[in-house]
Amino acid sequence: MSKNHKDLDDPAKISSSPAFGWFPPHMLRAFKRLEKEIKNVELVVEVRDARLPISSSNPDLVELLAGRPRIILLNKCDLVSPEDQLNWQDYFSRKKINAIYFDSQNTKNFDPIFKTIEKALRPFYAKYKTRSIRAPLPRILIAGLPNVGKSTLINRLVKKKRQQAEARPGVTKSVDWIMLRDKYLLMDSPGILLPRLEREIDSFKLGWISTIRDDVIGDILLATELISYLISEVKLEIEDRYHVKLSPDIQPLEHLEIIGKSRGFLKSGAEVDLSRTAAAVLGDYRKGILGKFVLEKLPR
Ligand SMILES: Nc1nc2c(ncn2[C@@H]2O[C@H](COP(=O)(O)OP(=O)(O)O)[C@@H](O)[C@H]2O)c(=O)[nH]1
Ligand SMILES: [Mg+2]
Repeated sequence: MSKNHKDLDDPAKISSSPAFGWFPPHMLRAFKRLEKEIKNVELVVEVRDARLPISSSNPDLVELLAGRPRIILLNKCDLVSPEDQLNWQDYFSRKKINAIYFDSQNTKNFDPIFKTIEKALRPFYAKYKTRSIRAPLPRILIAGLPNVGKSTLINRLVKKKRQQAEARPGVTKSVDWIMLRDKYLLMDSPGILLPRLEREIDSFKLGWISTIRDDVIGDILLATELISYLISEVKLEIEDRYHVKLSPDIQPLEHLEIIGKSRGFLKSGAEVDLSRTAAAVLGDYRKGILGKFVLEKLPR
């Protein structure tokens, strides 16, 4: 068992560890539940955020799968460039991993998902066919970190507003089965897979994509780190958006002040409202206004 599992068995350790301090008890219970429920399913659809194709997952899931088929659905593909999508698609197919890009908010064509599901379930159907027994409805579990879009995806798939979708991590709490196309049983697992936080930058990136709540890291820190990252990656978009000139040579917090001033986000006494500016910058990034790109490098 890897480190994350051991930590989960020891709540004291979790709450004292900065990386896991944001993990509420209902999520811990839900993780145990996931571990149990995975044993009863024929397929797992692992939803990830296309902006973090590797680190918006938990490597322990593979262990929990115990050989069950898995599809990776790289959701929110509207927030990465088509070029990035091609490169990463190529990476996953080289690794022989079933990965599909999706935009749960807008994509109307669900065929690629259902085709991939059918393909992954072939061994399951074949098992019953050889025994001449009618196969039961395959059970599919949707898993993934908080806020990657599991509920939104399920809502679209079943065309109902059944699941609560919200921009706050860990909103989904109940677990039940949903009939899909009279052919499958779907389960929305609560957002309880833990990200693995090996480096500080990983927690910032997971914060930028809202998998870790803003108040855990702090909105101002999250925004200044984002601005520094954007300056080195896509400087133009952020300068154009806020009509400012930014330089890697000035202090990160100063960037936020410059942007706040330019937006007119001032408190009484002409002091820049940093919190409000941070929220605006994070909001713009999350809408794709500050550039559409993957936040991690393709592994060699
Ligand atoms: N841009 C974009 N946002 C999405 C997409 N799918 C979901 N969202 C948003 O991401 C947030 C979290 O979605 P939710 O379904 O609650 O995530 P869950 O915690 O995994 O169930 C919500 O604000 C959704 O509107 C997508 O494909 N693209
Ligand atoms: Mg949910």
